[in-house]
Parts: sequence; C-alpha cells; structure tokens
Amino acid sequence: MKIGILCYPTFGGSGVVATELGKALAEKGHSIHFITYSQPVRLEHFQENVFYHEVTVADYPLFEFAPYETALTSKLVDVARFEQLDLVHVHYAVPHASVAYMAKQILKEQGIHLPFITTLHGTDITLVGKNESYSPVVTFGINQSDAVTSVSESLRASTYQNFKITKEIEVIPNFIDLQRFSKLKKEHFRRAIAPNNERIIIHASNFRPVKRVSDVVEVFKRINQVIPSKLLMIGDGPDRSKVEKECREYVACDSIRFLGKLEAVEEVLSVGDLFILPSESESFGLAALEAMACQVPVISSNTGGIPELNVHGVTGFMSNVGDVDDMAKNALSILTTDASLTVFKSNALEQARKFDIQRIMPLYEQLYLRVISAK
Ligand code: GMT
Repeated sequence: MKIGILCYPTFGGSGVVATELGKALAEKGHSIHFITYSQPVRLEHFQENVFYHEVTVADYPLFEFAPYETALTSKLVDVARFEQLDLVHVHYAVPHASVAYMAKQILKEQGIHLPFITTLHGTDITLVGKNESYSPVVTFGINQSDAVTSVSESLRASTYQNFKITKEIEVIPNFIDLQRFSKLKKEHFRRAIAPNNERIIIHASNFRPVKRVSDVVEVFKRINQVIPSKLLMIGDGPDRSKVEKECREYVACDSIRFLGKLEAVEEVLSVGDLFILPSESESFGLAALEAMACQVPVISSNTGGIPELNVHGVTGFMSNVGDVDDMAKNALSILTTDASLTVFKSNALEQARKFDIQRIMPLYEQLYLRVISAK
C-alpha cells in the first residue's frame, strides 16, 4: 500500500507513534510518505520505502499567523496525486483530521479518491480539541474520517463524552519496538550514575504541566530519605526550570540529574529500577511502556489509559493524581528488596510484550485494507 502520514514531527508521543508505525510498515514493504513541517525526530536513518515531504509555509506581511493548515493541505493534495496514495493516516486530530478532509474534497473534484484514518492520541481530545476554539472543527474532522482509532479504551470513552461523535471509534493501543527498547548491557552507565549501587529512578516527559513533574521530585525525596537513590530526569519543556529550582532547594539535590532531550532513552532506561509517571491526564502513557520494555516497573497515577497498561501490584502501582505519599510508599515496597524488584522488573517486561509492534501493526494494516476496499 502507499500510505501518507500526517503527524507532529517533535518529541510528542503522537509523533513517535506515527513515525515508528510508518517505519515498521515500510519494513514490511509498504511505501510510507511522511508529510509534516520538519523531519520527524525518530526518522533518523535512511530506509528504502520511507519518504519525507516537507511542508513550507509561505509567509506574507499581512499574516499575523501563517496558514500552516492551508500549506499542509496543498502539500497533501500534491503528494497524494503524484505518489498515487491509497490512503492517508493522520495522527492527532488537531488540525490533521480537517486538513485530510479538505484534501479529500479537493482530490474528489479531480476524480481521485483519498480515504483518511484519524488516530486520536490524547491531548487532541482531552485538552486542546475540546476547547471551544477548536471543537466544532475537531468534531467534524472525526465524523468525516473514513475510520477513527484511539490509543486506549479510556480515550475512546472521553471522545464520546466530549464530542458529538457519530462514528465508530476502534481502539488500537500504542505499541513498542522490542528490538530497540530492551534492557541493554550498560553497566558502565550504572557505575557512573550510581557508584554506590543506589537505586536509579527515572522520569521522562515533555515537562508540560499535565505531567506534574514536581510530583516526581516529591516522590523521589520520600524514597531518598529511606533508601540510597538517584533520580534521572529525561526531557525538556515549560516546567523544567521551575522543577530544577525546586530540586536545588532539596538538601540531596546532587542526587538529581537533568539529562535533557536524550534520543537514546533506552540506554538510560536500561539501568533504571523504577519509572515515575504521576500525570494529571494520560491517554496511554507511551513513556511508561518504553520503561517497562526495558524492565523498569512503573509508579504512576491512575488516570486515563494508564490502568490499561500499568497493572497495579504486578508491573508497578497506581495512586490517585497528586497522592505523592502513596506513590512513595508503593515505590519503597518495590525497591526495598532485590527479590521484589526482580519480580516487578520481569512482570514489567512480560506486560510490555503484549504491546509488541509486531502484534499491533497488523491491526492497522487490516484497517487500511478495509478502508481502501470500502471505496
Ligand atoms: O504527552 C503529550 O502531551 C504528548 C501527546 C501527543 O499527542 O503527542 O501524548 C499523547 O499521546 C501519546 C501517544 O499516543 C500517549 O502515550 C500520551 O498518553 C498522550 N498524552 C496525554 O494524554 C497527556
């Protein structure tokens, strides 16, 4: 199949999912065309069937906001015609669903049929999409899609709750490439980070308010008062400097290290003993799945789609949003003995295997075939 993919090219979860899916489909022989404003971060190597089409937005002094949607639509129309795309798969509804709808209408006038599938990822529904400045367009884009998927049951339910949806939403959960995300031999990292064999706690996110990064520090302080431990903070974003300041006020602040936007997250996850994800809302929690695939148990909030991933008492524990005492208590119950840590680590990997990309990708392929043949 010839598939176009619209996504955000940045470190966000939806862009990562879109890129990893495209790469895996290309490996199976499909032609994949990414259409976005810069090279997707996970598209770092040459791959035979992968193509990248950059959207350039022509500026003009009249524009206070250059019309990206118009440029993206025009690019999609152009690529679809020239490459004879069979369908387009858009990740993150805003603004990609309405862009694909518009392109479909333009191509229809030219006698070309271009069906589109919209995958809902989270904040496009729970935060951004339901804002009244976007919701009529988002609702329309979803309802006009030839098929709609969401990354968790929880996101499916909130989409029906927040929008007037007339379309069936199918759940296709996020996935993980277990070839890339697996526990690597990085003992020299462990020795450098934790020379006295301290437990290594990790958080990775885009440091947006929804991630509640301050809670990570609060949980860590409570752990650190009881057992020798180090905290690694991966990623960057609006709350980073605030949280760094909070860390500086902590007596053992030298136990906390900010690593920034690391590309090879799996190398650091490989030496982790615990991952903390205390988010306010999380439609799936891809970062937690990446940790689990590297045998790192998860302490998380119980919000959104997290319970569909983190099994309470098995792969880690969940607590109410903001309950840092409970999170710390649960973390200590995992970390205190090697025996319990070993069990949680192995359970985490076993659970991650359920989300193996090789299991999930065929669900998308079946959907593509269904949509194309429904012409
Ligand atoms: O976490 C973010 O703010 C980024 C956002 C995105 O769409 O790029 O992530 C969402 O999509 C991920 C991939 O499907 C999910 O794993 C995240 O849970 C979801 N984030 C939220 O719902 C906050």
